[in-house]
Amino acid sequence: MDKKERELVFEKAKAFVNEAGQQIREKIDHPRTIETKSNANDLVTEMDQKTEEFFAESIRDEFPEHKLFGEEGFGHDIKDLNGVVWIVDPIDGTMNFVHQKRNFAISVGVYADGVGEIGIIYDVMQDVLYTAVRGEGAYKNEVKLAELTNQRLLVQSIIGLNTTWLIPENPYVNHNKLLDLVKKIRSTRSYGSAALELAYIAEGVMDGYLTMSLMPWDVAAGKIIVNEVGGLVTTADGKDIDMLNRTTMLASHPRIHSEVIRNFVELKK
Ligand code: 2AM
Ligand code: CA
Ligand code: CA
Ligand code: CA
Repeated sequence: MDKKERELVFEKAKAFVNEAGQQIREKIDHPRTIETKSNANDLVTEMDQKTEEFFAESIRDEFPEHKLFGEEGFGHDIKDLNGVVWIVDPIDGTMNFVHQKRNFAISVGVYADGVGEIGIIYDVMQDVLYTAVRGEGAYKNEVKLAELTNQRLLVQSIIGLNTTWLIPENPYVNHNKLLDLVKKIRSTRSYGSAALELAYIAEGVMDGYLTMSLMPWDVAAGKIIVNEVGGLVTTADGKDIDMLNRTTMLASHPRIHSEVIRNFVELKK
């Protein structure tokens, strides 16, 4: 994707996100149809679906050759990242959307032949837009975010961590090592939107985020934004993220990334 095309797609993507966000805000107090997906706590609403449908139609109208990879199934059956693929989570943090009517985001990552070109995370209710275009840095509402240099030591760090991963029976990770991490660091947070947690790392208000189960649309935009300020986004054991399948993730500023993996993450087989 050349610079001119990147700029055009970026402008259109921002316009789609703003329009979708406005629709959600206008209907935030309307009655919800809430269904469950894989389990009783895995929620989806008509607004998740309508928003993704809006992206599907908008992308098809403006860029018929582009593909959509989205959570709610309005996109294409994506088997590879050839060409231009929009990786979209229409509402990241659906449980927050339903229960709190805040703390959820629209997440849009645009990949060209597997390379992350554009990342947009929109905190809909706060009206805060995080963006990045590859090679041009990251922004919060038009203000450029600082590079992540000279960041905090691990003992001074706030790490995003869901308490689920501390349950001994969890199938993914040695919980005792994570308890050691919790004891070592300054504190944990759990915001319930992976996209927002990644945006907060890029902003420098969180030092890391460790999780054992994400889908590509949870991380596609945030990875680009975090990378643009010099942060690292890998699997929980330090490998490249697979943007087609479920993944673990450790995102952080560079100072603590390898230390967390080396000393505190032991994945179960
Ligand atoms: P969602 O709201 O779009 O479903 C909550 O901790 C975070 O994890 C949210 O970003 C949420 O996205 C995501 N999430 C929820 N259920 C998930 C699942 N079964 N697998 C992976 N990610 C999930
Ligand atoms: Ca979901
Ligand atoms: Ca999500
Ligand atoms: Ca979602």
